[in-house]
Amino acid sequence: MKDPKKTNEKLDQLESHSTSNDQEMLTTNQGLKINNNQDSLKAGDRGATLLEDFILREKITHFDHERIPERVVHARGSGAHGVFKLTKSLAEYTKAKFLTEVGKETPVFVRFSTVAGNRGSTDLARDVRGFAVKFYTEEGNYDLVANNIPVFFIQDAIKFPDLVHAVKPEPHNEIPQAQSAHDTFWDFISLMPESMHMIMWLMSDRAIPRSFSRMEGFGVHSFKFINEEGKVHFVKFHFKPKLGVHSVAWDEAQRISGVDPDFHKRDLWESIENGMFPEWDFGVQLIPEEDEDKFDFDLLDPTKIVPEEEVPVQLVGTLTLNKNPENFFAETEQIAFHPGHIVPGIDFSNDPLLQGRLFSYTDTQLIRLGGPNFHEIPINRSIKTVHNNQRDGYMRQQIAKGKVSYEPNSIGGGCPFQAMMSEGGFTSHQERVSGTKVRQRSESFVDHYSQAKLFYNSQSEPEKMHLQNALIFELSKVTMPEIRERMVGQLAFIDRALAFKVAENLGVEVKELEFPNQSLPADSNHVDLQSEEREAHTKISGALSMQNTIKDTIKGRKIGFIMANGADAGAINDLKTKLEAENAVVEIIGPSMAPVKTNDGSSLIPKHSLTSTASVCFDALFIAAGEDSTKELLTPLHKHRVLNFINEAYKHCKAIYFGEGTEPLYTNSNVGLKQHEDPAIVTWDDAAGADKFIKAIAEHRVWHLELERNAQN
Ligand code: HDE
Repeated sequence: MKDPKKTNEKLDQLESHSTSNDQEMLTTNQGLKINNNQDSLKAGDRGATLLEDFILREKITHFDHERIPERVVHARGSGAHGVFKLTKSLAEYTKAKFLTEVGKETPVFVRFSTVAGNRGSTDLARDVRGFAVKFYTEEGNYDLVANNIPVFFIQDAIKFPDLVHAVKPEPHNEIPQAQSAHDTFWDFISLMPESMHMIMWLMSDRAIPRSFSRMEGFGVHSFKFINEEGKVHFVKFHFKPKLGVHSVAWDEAQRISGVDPDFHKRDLWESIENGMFPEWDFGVQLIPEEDEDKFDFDLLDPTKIVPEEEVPVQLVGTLTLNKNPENFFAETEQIAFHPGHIVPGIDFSNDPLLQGRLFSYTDTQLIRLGGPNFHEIPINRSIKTVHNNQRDGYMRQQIAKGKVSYEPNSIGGGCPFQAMMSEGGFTSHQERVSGTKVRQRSESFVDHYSQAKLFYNSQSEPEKMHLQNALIFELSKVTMPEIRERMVGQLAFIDRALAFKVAENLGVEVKELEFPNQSLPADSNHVDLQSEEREAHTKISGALSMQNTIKDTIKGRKIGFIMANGADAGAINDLKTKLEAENAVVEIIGPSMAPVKTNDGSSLIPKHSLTSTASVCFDALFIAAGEDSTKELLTPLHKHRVLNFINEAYKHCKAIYFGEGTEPLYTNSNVGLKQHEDPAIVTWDDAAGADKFIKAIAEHRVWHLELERNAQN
């Protein structure tokens, strides 16, 4: 465990805006001390309240105005402060200072989010996750407003409102919340072949992460790096979690949504409070400008990845989240990201989705944060002092001195003056462009299926099965058969077996689709060619399967120790010490919240009871040794609950360790029915039990045994 780094330039700046009520008296907003905060001012103690009561009026008025509009997308979020440390210089490719000096530490604030649900929705929705990073660099704020999926649904920003309207709750009845499993979403998607690659990701378990700290981040678009000499490289940004990429099962996600809808938010908060700071490697894929046309897809098309087999990801830095916000609203809610916040050395590509985003983000803050001065809100302030001639507007904080607010001027000595490039003045990359003004999509954007196939074919068998089941779940909620049918027609272009399996479950047939499928005027220039016969250059990409990510750590894993009176203190302490030495988190689950008396007479205080939590909130279970403990757990009062706990963990392919004397629990549960070798079930007679348990937890799940384990349920 590390010590939280207490300060950096951004945190110091925030500190100057912070207040504490410790040892202070209650005051009004005018600083007047309040003597009675319990009663309003009345004409007699049973009389009407007086309009004169400025204390009541101030308090209620402020309360009435406490809410601001939630984000139109990405409304539900969780954030944290941290630091970005450069480990390898990118000076050859970019002049951005935070990417050139090895060892340099840049303060950051990161906000994770779901997209479709409202602020109060569950963390476990099947959805894309936002992964927005604000780097407070010495050259101004740089925002990398990323997602946990490297591609997007649409190729052009003009389709974004349509996409969001389709996925959000339906307008007539506001149903369903935070779900894509409904008519309007699949109606839209089935008519938008360009979304198929994204749909493969969204239906995979990537869309139900185990935690924010176990998901990747991707910049999605190609951006540009420009070095001191003006040489350009296209760049794709990646964050790779040090804990590997891991997800929960869909069945689990649904259960967690009920038991702990703040599961991801809580995990992030607790990891940081416990000093187990979430960490990511930061990586780049670099493509020289002259190689732009060397791929079988267009680098400007945001529905495509650059396979890592074709351009490896170079790891150049580490992102560490090490401090929770002091105040959710002030920091996580009021932070305003914008892909257009860039620094010298970084520039935009002509990706039409990115180009549209460059308009949207400032515009949305104007309504959400109420005016043009949102950059002055403490969390949004650059650590570099702002100097310009912009003035006034709602809620202006800065007191600009002097009488000059224009440029050029002589009265102010010409200040603030423009910076030369050598002084860090930003200039846009001077790209040569020419063309006819057209409302049209490039033909290089028409291949919609080959990378969807690449993704599907790169999945392990259990991952493919989960993806198929997700499609069946989602499309079964679609009430209109023609939409289901159109959708399986789309799937047939990706994988025929998948399409037939899904169709069979939906009660529809796989029919050949005829395109173009959009109701466009005959003279429209919109090209929507099909590309069934196309194949991606890379056929399988190992990087696309979560199965292939890091499996050598149990850091931050939550292990539930189930026990009752008489549990074996020695065995509990031994295992707890071993697990905690590996930075796992041990939490005691008792039959109730009453202290558990162990066999050496000591008491252990449970963090949970069998009724207050569920096995879906844990990565693994230890059924604590002790015959008396087992007996109590098998009494009619607790039996059903404890067996349910074990059976669910078993069904979800987790590691379970049965201690000495717990055989009756083993045999009474579904585990006792197993007829196969299972490396994640550890029993009392296993000499190297603890090591085996730790190895199984690091593996995350035995997904390959899912069918066998569920056969017993
Ligand atoms: Fe966003 N997006 N987006 N988006 N986006 C917003 O800005 C938008 C897109 C992303 O934690 C909004 O401040 C358009 C891709 C994240 O505060 C809004 C288009 C990617 C966040 C907006 C896209 C993203 C947002 C809503 C298509 C991945 C949350 C609130 C042209 C690279 C940031 C806000 C946070 C938020 C517009 C597509 C990521 C309305 C028009 C692609 C992580 O401005």
